[in-house]
Amino acid sequence: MHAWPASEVPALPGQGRDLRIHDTATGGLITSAPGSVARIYVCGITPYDATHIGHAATYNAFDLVQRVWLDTKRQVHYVQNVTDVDDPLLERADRDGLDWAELAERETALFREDMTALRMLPPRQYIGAVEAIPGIVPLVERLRDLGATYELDGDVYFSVESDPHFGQVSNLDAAAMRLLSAERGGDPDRPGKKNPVDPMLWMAAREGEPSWDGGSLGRGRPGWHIECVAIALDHLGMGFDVQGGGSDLVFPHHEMGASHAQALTGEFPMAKAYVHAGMVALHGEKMSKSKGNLVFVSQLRRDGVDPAAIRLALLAHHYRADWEWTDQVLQDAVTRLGHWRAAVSRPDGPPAEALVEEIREALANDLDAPAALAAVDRWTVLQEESGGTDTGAPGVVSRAVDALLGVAL
Ligand code: 5CA
Ligand code: ZN
Repeated sequence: MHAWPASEVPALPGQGRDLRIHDTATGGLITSAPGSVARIYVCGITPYDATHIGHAATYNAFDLVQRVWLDTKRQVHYVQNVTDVDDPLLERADRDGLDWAELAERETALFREDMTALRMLPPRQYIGAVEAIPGIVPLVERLRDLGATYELDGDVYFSVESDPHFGQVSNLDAAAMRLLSAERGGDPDRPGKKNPVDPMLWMAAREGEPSWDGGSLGRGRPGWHIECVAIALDHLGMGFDVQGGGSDLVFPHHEMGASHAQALTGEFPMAKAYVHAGMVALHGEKMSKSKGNLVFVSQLRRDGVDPAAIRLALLAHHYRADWEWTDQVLQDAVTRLGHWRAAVSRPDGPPAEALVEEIREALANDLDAPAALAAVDRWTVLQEESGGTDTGAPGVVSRAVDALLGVAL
């Protein structure tokens, strides 16, 4: 699949800082991406509805990760998937009388437009589950040959016992895992399973559902977790720097993905850091396609909201926090954007070097975007109150806000 166009990232004066980021697996901060090429996999959308603010907030977090790395002159290898065949997509297509493939294509196209408008850096590889199937089948066959799978009525399951490190991403107990498995696409109550949370690797073809040639596995379609593993291993290999997504992916998705990859390769860990963004809520509940309490990026854009204001609204919250979208959140962002634009359009201002360092320091400290915004606010207030004579400063601020925060002023 093609991704979306990249917006330019201006180079900044001075030295970027190494990113310290929270790793779910160890529960602490780690200094990420020791090498000159940083490798990141971020789970993509299931395209049965438009991009909502919750999605945008999660992609914003991983966009910041990359901007901090780029500021240190590292190259970034970014891979993202599109879950363009899965139960929720097929159910929605069925409900609305649509062709599932057309629905996926339409919503993926809209996602690209939203990401472009929000100035999110595009992945180098943007891969659909369907196009990944030829790479998934041999991985499932290999897992089977390693004795890590079993079959129930033609469906191939992964046995979590086959990875000695299973459980080390989420650190949850068996009861919690079972609950989350039932909520998030698993089938813990299916009779015959070795462990209730064992996930499906390959689902045998069902009447009326799309299916593909699975070689020795028979016709069917891939499970959700192996999809991301196949794409990540194909393009990034083991031991990549960041596996990213929202906190609702910690279990089962990222736990199972890590175990698939570790069982396949015998190497540990799949990713050096598992990084998770908090959940955005609307009217007191997690924004989710299944509940329908959504604010769409595309709708806000149609309503005339500047994408830069949407981005500032996201940045006003720490990526790990759970937070609530309200009209006030957007209004505050619109106001802030107005102040910032007025400030950088003045011919001069207070020196900007210290501000650039403050933004860098805030983001390097586990992506503290709210602290970065506060630093820019202080510079604009100082300029309003006491002016300043540095003619280069507004340009430096504008470039720093663009390069590090993805906001075009
Ligand atoms: N296709 C899978 C990942 S392989 C999937 O979870 N798709 S999704 O469309 O449901 O979600 C896409 C990304 O948005 C995931 O990282 C998910 O964790 C994140 N996300 C979904 N809802 C919210 C929300 N309310 N707040 C923050 N992030 C969210
Ligand atoms: Zn994924």
